[in-house]
Amino acid sequence: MNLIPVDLVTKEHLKPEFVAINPQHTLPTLVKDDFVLWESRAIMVYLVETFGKEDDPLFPKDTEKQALINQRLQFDMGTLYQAFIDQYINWFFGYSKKTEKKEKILQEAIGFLDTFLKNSDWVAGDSLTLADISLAASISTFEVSGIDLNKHGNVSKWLQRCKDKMVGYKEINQVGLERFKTIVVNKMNKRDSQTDLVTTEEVFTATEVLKNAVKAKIIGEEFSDSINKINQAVSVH
Ligand SMILES: N[C@@H](CCC(=O)N[C@@H](CS)C(=O)NCC(=O)O)C(=O)O
Repeated sequence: MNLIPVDLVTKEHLKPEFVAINPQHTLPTLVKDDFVLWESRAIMVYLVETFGKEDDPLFPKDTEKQALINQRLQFDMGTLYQAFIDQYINWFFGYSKKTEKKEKILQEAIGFLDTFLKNSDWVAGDSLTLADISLAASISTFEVSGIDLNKHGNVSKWLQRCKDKMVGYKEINQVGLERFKTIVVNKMNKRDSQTDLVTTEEVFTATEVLKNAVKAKIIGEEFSDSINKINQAVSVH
């Protein structure tokens, strides 16, 4: 398998040649001859089912074991990581402010994971599965984003277990985390406080109001220049 880096910062994923492969322009995207697949969890299942061992412990043939892994994978995508997007990713990129309500939802979701780990070392039973790989990618991203995992004891112990035992954790996950930290988290830390954040939506609304006011001659043409300056200055991406 060839891992080909696609740089989100330089918007390589929006280039016509990449959009032609994956119109949703998301990473990761798998290409095997004429077959194209995206959505990381679907890719993982495909890889193990196609290239894994017979009855691979990462995604065993037993339908109940599989169902539990699928439940955890969907919990990761639809509940846990979504709560992180709502509270943190949208804040990092200036789309919306953090709120106590969104923090509570995120903490509750991490708490659910903590419960899944109450009686077992791994998230879907007694051995490491695809669910652990997916959830470790999410939780380690939370960790580098400054979310305190110590109040979720089972989760922090399990994350350490993943770091110690998961093949390729350092080479694959850690490298991506470092890059995420450099690009996003450090940029966000430069913001002194939440009140400094002007969201894209607020900028859009403000500049629309100003543009209309210029058009209606409520304010003078000289404001057009300020509108352009605001648009240029507030680079939230
Ligand atoms: N649920 C998807 C999420 C994919 C996703 O949004 N990836 C981000 C990078 S982490 C991306 O490609 N963003 C660029 C875009 O959506 O245009 C998965 O797990 O593969």
